[in-house]
Amino acid sequence: MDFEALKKYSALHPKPAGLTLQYGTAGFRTRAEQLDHIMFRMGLLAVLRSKALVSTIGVMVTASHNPEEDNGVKLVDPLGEMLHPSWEEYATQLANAEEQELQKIITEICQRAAVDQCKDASVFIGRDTRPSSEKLSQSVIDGISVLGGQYHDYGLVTTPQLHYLVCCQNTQGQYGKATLEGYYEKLSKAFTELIKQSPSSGDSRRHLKIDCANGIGALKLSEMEPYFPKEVLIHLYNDGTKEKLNHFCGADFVKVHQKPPRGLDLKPNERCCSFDGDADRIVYYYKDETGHFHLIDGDKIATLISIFLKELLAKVGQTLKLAVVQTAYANGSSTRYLEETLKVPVHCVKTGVKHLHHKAQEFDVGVYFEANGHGTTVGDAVSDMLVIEAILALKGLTVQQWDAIYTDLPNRLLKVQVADRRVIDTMDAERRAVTPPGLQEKIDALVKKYKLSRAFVRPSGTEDVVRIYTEADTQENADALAHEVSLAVYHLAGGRGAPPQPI
Ligand code: G16
Repeated sequence: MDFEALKKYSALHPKPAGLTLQYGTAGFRTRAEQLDHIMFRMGLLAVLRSKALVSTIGVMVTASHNPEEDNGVKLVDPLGEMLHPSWEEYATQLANAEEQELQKIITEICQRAAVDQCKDASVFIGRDTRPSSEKLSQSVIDGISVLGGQYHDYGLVTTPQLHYLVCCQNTQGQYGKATLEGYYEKLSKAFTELIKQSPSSGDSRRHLKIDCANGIGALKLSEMEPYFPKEVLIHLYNDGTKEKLNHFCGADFVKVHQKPPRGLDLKPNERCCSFDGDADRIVYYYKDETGHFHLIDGDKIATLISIFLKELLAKVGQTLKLAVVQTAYANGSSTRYLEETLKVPVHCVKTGVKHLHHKAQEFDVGVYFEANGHGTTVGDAVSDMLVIEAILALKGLTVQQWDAIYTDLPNRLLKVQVADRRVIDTMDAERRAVTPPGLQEKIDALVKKYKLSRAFVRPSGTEDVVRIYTEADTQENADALAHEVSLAVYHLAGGRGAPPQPI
């Protein structure tokens, strides 16, 4: 390795003094102006990982659901999975090393992870539509180049497209062609085959309104449109030409606020969905005739897919083991329906699609979704949308009938700012807080005041906040419980700014 070049180039991507960043739920994520050195160093790490596995590695520049001003980086492993957790520690070490320590840290990683420095390295790069993404992806390229790695810059792609491209490359095309055209062809071919069998095929066109969060999803869906079968007509909203990314729109906004996005004209009983900023999440929704908004989140998507797969397995007489993986955010009604009515085992793991993915691999057929709409392979809003549309068509279900499978328990998601969110440590798949002292006891006491209630708190791994989730028999009670729990967090975990106000 040319450590002189490393010294020269790392000085061009200096680490801001005193800045320490942790590898979070899906990589590093913070304000874009703090990330130049992180991108350079993740370029270095991608080269080391590529040499260690003798495979192509992906680097995606995106902050997904976060505000447009943020940015971040997700690393993609050879089969299109998220970076293996055993390398997260190396990522954090590299990210936080002082410049003069970089050589030492790289040498240590090479020793500990048995990196053969003589091997070639290959990295695929992609980025979302944030104004800061292009420059940051150049910093990734600098990091790759300085360690002598080869790269292919795919430019603007969705995160799942980069995962797909990496997987195709490492399976020598067995998974598909490592081009965007290959991705569009593979997905539309599978969809066309499926929808052909639907009873309504040919009679009517399926209309779907899509809120693209003012992000990359709009660009890529437009590119894909010519490949769609004639049965489906998509209408794109929030395409990024007028408004800011994720601003009052997108899957996270719709899920958290339980209301339609700005910029989408929602007519009664129309089936609509929202993507997030890098198109790896999707949620559906509609408005009924009385104007009431109905959210169909990741839990209901997982339920629809499980019903379909279970019926399919029964039809072919297979006894394969089917299971659903969820997180603590899963609505209690969904878990109850899956376990008690559908009789499918459910497993709860920590937040982060990487955790769900690994659990799901333990079963013959593993369905996994986070309530926020992040699911399947590594989350792909486009393929999830197509599978949902196909299942609805095959089963002849309307969006209202899908929604009526079970009724969500009223719930509330809140965020609280604290001085250091790491003071909260959790256990039991994040359902109980171990620290700070007294917090869990307080939450337990609050939960007892309400019927059908549940609450938990956990530090976010993508935003500088503590997240609070509550459920109860009524929306008023879920909101009141959420407010009381947020006050407990504020007082016991070092709340910042003014105390939380009632909802
Ligand atoms: C990322 C992860 C998801 C996770 C979400 C929120 O999503 O990939 O698995 O649910 O962050 O995580 P947290 O609650 O720790 O902030 P995305 O779509 O933002 O990349």
